[in-house]
Amino acid sequence: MNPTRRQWLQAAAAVPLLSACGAVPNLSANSAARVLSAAPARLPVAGQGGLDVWAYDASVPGPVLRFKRGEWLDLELHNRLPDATTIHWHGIRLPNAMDGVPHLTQAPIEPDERFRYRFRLPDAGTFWYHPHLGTAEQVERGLAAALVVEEDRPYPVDQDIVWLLDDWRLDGQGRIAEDFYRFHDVAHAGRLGQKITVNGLEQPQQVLQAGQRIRLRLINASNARIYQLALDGLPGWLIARDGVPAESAIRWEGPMLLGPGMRADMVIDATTPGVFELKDEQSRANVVLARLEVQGRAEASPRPAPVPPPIEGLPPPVLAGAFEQTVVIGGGARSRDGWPQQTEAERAARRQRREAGSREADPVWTLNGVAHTDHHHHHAPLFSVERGRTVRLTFDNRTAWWHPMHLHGHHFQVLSRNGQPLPDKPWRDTVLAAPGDRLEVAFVADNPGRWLIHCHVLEHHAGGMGTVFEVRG
Ligand SMILES: [Cu+2]
Repeated sequence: MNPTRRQWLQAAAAVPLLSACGAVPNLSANSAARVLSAAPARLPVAGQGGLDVWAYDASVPGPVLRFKRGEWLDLELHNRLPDATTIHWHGIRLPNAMDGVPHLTQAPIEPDERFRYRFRLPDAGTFWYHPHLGTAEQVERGLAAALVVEEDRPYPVDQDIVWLLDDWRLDGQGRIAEDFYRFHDVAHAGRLGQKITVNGLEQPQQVLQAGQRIRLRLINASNARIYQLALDGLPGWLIARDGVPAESAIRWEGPMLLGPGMRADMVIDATTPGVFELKDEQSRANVVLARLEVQGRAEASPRPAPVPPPIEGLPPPVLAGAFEQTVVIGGGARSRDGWPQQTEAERAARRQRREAGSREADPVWTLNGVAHTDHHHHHAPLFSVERGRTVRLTFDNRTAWWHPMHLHGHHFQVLSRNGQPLPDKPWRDTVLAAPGDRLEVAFVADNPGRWLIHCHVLEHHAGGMGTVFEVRG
């Protein structure tokens, strides 16, 4: 072995792996990145003794990557999957070339290839990472994990807990059902599974001590499931949405909607000894997702509401003279305006290609009348603006379905819903449009490149609900 290679290996061995509580090593441009593998694995997931999954570092969900704001993420993905992949860093305002959209921002990472992701983390908050190629299949097989960026000053809680929510569709033999991109799923609510997990587990139980205050980072990594989350019996507050802090803490009262791709940071006070259930009230059965077990004998006295971390670095939109664009969401089952029609022969040909392994969905959804089911670089951007311009987008959902609309590379403020201004103008990177909703959002287009706007119901995106916008400069 030549000295250079030996030195490299020694250097690589000396770089500590990022564990859930690890700090990022201070790496120079030449030092080795942390290697993350994506590979098939058999793991105890979703109540199955051994489920055949695709996993980051042989773990479902993948490892929690934890950094401080302003640190660099430096990670080399080693693709050991049988299929090409990429990583999208959901919610991170990063350089375009690191965004992980195949063909648009990078070439697909082929089997046995490596790709180095390296970028600074400008915002504190709860984010996540997942593939953006064959997404509906790869995420469903288990490729998803949390990316936590901590504030400059540690947030004052006793425990910081990540709960990544996912659902699994299993077949009769208890394996992941292989019916990806099924026409019915694509045209309706997306792929819903019959088992819901938190961090890959069915109904895990987290132990707290009475008197503790926790931060609970909820991430919806499901392909399509929208949760309606409730936790009865303990005082809780929402302090951040999609990673961005709220202006002031909002009391968690009644069910809270969390669509695919979305995150909610909650603060919960363990005031009362006992066992408390996180439930999904969307499901008729009030499914218990997880439990908090508060240990101790005595009731703790109530604390004042928490103060969310400061919002730092996000440019406020300037609405006067903003560039305005309407995005009409159309198509899908039960659509009033119809949907892109295919002949029976075209549908049959697509079905055959799918059975032969293609990742194609039927074109049943449109944005401004166009269904984009193939690679986004084939299409002209929906709009193009100079860097620094404020963009005012209106999502006009003319379908009978819910759509979590996600913007890459930027956070936006939600201005209004159906003509009603939202007084707190929440910051988000994914906004949930109910059937018939008209949602107005605004953001400063300050990140150059070509970026995606798409529905985060992964089957809807595959079925045409995605387009590109361009920031020049
Ligand atoms: Cu959708």
